[in-house]
Amino acid sequence: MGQTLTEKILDDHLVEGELETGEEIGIEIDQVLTQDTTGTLVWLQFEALDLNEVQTELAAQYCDHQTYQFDFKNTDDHRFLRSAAGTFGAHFSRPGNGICHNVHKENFAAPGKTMLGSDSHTPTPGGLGELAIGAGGLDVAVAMGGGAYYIEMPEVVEVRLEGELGEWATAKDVILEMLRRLTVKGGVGKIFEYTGPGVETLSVPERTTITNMGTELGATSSIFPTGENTKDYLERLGRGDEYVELSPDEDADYDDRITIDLSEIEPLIAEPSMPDNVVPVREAAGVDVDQVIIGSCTNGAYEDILPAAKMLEGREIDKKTEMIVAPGSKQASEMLAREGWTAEMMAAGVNFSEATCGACIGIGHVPASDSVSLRTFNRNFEGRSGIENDSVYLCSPEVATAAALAGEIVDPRNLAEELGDLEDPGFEMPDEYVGVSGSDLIAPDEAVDDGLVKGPNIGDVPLKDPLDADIEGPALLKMSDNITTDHIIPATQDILMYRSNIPKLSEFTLSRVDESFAQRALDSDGGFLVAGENYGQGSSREHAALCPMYLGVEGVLARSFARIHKANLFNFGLLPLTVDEETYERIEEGDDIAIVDDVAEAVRSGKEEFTVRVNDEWEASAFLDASERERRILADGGKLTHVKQQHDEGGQAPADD
Ligand code: MIC
Ligand code: SF4
Repeated sequence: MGQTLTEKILDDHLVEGELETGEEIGIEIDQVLTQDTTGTLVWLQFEALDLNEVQTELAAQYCDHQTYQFDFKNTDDHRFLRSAAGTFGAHFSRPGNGICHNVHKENFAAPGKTMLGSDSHTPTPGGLGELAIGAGGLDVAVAMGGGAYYIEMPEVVEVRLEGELGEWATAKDVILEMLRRLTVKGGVGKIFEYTGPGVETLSVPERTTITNMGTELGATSSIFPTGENTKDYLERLGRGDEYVELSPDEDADYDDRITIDLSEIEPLIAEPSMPDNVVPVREAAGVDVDQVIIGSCTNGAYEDILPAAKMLEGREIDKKTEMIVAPGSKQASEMLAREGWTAEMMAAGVNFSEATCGACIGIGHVPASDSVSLRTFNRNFEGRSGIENDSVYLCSPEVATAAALAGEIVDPRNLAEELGDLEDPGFEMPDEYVGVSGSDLIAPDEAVDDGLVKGPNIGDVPLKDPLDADIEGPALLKMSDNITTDHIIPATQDILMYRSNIPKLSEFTLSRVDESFAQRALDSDGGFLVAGENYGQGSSREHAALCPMYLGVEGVLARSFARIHKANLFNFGLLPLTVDEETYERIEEGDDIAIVDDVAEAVRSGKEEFTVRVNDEWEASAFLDASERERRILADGGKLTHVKQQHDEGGQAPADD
């Protein structure tokens, strides 16, 4: 039986295990990506593990999320990151140079490589045949130190693309269609591999929009084969020599298959406040729009902004609508400016932002109360824009620009008919990507700092004690399905500046669900979180496990977990147990929960079924789905303690088995 493309790349990098679905495998990582809001912990943990030099082929530290530096704490973080990258041997991308996924795609992403990144949208370069996976910062630190990355071998699902996109339909609509069909948990434990004749009708930037937002499906990664388009794209970037031809075997055996006929895709939109709340734009038409933003790692590239610029040429946006363009990289900004498009858009009423994540996580351009914002981003979780009860829609640049022109949601096909002279701008790449300012990417051998620079906001990473035999405590909070990491540790400006100061950051834990949570958790001697399906979806931020741990939470009882968050719970020594629907329904906030078994012993010995006793009145089963390696990490009190312990016992850091 032939191999899928995913299997081929994994096979090339396999250091442990077999490529059997559901089995744990260890893979070698070629490239590592970190960004400013997860990177500080990555390097602090790298240091705490006594690692002193990057071992992967390439590591890159980007400063992209909070580049406005509203507070000295952000600037201190950036200064620390520059010094850490220089000290340990990573490339450093200066604040304002662009969003990690965009800048990485332009400069380093390469077919056939593996990458681990401390950001959930790390799979973006799957669009040019790189197998890239998002993970918590500690896993990234270990991989950067030369350790393998361990993962349950995902199911590989073939997404067969047929036909060709019609007028006004875009790559964004393809991934929105996937979300419409599969929902935000439809990709958990899966890698989506795109195949079929439709693939070659999509350019690499279009493919990366799809692989980027595959994250919203909960997928481990998404990947495209390479071909003439990949070669062509790399050549335009000036990196043609990095091209490698990659495709699945003709008789590759997939776990499942989905077929999408591109010619049937129409302009789609995700309504508030979940990326899978997808409907055809025509069904949402007529809603007044207050704000439109083009940008983010999904649709902030040069090729995403150009169609908007063409649509706006010689026109003006509606008087009641504000439109902002936040390019994904400084290179995109510079090219658009040099070609005159920036001036064209400004004349139409657009405001330009620096190249940053910014508004995507509520930093700047926070919508007004009771207003509607249309964004080309990937997430519209409630409150993420910086205001509670927000009304954020997700769509393509074309749909967003049509709304800015009309002042309301409109199917661009209808607007084109109404205006008479508005044409589908299509998709165009520059002949050559030029204008990367060399000084914005600092190579390891150009390091500018003399050792680590730690401002007063940079703290230590707290450690947890090994798992106890007895674990009991109250159900501190009961939550519904699809709780995101934005609920657990929001990323908005007021909170983001404490990412390297865990005691302070912990005060905000779950504040969006219950303001009293952090204090209640601290006052209680231990306790549990109770949640529905897909707990911890969204970001890779390990703070969403570390902060509850710091507050004394010992475990989470959930219907199911999102992949990265579950790995983060193991990494920080929190017990992730699944319960059935009936048990979930029956447990109430405040109930006393005790795990009847000797927990430390049960975890170490491989026990899967645990008994939880509630209020000393009734009992139910809870399940631990963990590999042997995860069990050892959990029992030792988390990965940092575990790896340090092994090191002290004479093992080779950063091995973690
Ligand atoms: C996000 O889109 O939620 C973020 C902010 O990029 C996060 C990373 C973080 O929390 O710092 C992600 O996607 O992993
Ligand atoms: Fe930045 Fe938004 Fe992309 Fe996260 S999803 S990396 S915040 S642009």
